[in-house]
Amino acid sequence: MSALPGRTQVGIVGGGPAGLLLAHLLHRRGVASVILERRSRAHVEGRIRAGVLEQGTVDLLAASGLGARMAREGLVHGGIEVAIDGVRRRLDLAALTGRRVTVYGQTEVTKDLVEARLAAGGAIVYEAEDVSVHGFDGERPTVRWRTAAGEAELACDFIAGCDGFHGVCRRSVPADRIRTYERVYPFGWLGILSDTPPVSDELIYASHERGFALASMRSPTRSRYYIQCDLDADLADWPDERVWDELKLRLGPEAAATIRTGPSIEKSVAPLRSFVAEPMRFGRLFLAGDAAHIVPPTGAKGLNLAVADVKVLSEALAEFFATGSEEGIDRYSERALRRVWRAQRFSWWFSAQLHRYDGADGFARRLQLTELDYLTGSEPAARAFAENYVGLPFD
Ligand code: FAS
Ligand code: PHB
Repeated sequence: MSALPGRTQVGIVGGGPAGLLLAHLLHRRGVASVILERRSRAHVEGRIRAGVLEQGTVDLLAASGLGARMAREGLVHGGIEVAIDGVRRRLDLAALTGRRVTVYGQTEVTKDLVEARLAAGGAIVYEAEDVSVHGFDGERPTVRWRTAAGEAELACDFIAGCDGFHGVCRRSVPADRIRTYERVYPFGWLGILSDTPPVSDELIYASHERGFALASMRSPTRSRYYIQCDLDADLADWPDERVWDELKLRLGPEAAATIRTGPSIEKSVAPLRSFVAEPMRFGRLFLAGDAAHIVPPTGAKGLNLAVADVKVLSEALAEFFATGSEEGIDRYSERALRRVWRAQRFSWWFSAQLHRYDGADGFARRLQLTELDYLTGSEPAARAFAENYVGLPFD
């Protein structure tokens, strides 16, 4: 990477999927940017997170030159299964919508984005410490940070806060200019990765009286499973054998009879939350991705929402630099939030049907079973679900 410029058009805080894709899309429109990332490249590329890409995400990545490895290694799925107290029913997403999803891990998307960024000679500053943002209410915002080489400052025309839920950008907005909406779920997801063949060719979302489970994958030889667990679950209480036993109970007898168990190569507990910050623009600072919103991973929307945000934001910024028009940047927040809230609704609804809620009585469980029975037994209900799961069209 050549010496860092003292100024750029867009300063991007955060080198996860949102920041990397925004930089890539801006570069393709001739807009310069610099990415400031707090962690190391290895840490960012190694984080095990999302697994399912919507059709729109796949099409956008492919159209921007990032589709080759995804086409080779991604697993295209035309349906998912729902296991209702062990009875499995399939939702034919392709027949219902004409669209599909692709299983291609966020780690792989991130690696492809980093490779493209570096191949284009784009700047990513890793291990940038104490990043701070300044002057975004004026015309000359700046980003400051520190590395082993010392203090640094970057003058920008705009700043994109792509620094995730715990980032600095949203927190830099005065409290009286931002509204937040939140639901914290009283449980978490315990996820494991194992080098075992997936139990099914497609994802299985399980609603069981013992709790939620999800059978996913990363490749024909690498499985990704989740079970609902207590928010304060201690991994020491969850040896592999107990995880496999719980998966067999919750996924049902057919899966229990065929699941291939093996040692976990990753095991972690993630909290679930629904969160939205409004608006997503503050003068010359824009928020995108998890910096602005979080969805429970039930609907596989988190990464895909980040992609949708930066698609809109990159178009708006490119329009400004090309024509001086501020129409796109003025509409960014409203356009992004409309899609965010639709994904929030879908993720909240699906989470409500699949998880075991402490204190829920028999009536509540019967309602969950009825919702899932209606979902898998009514074509209009299945079509409404499917258009959300494969991804609503970009507006
Ligand atoms: P990210 O959090 O990925 O990236 C933000 C980046 O900013 C990080 O690299 C961080 O190091 C950096 N950063 C933070 N503070 C900074 C600072 N002050 N200065 C500089 N850099 C800073 N989504 C799904 O669709 N399916 C899933 O199964 C799923 N599982 C998840 C599990 C976990 C544990 C988490 C946390 C999220 C999960 N998600 C899932 C959602 C996830 O995939 C996000 O939607 C996706 O990473 C969003 O990308 P970004 O907005 O780039 O945020
Ligand atoms: C995953 O494979 O990590 C995954 C898939 C679907 C989800 C959540 C996570 O809804």
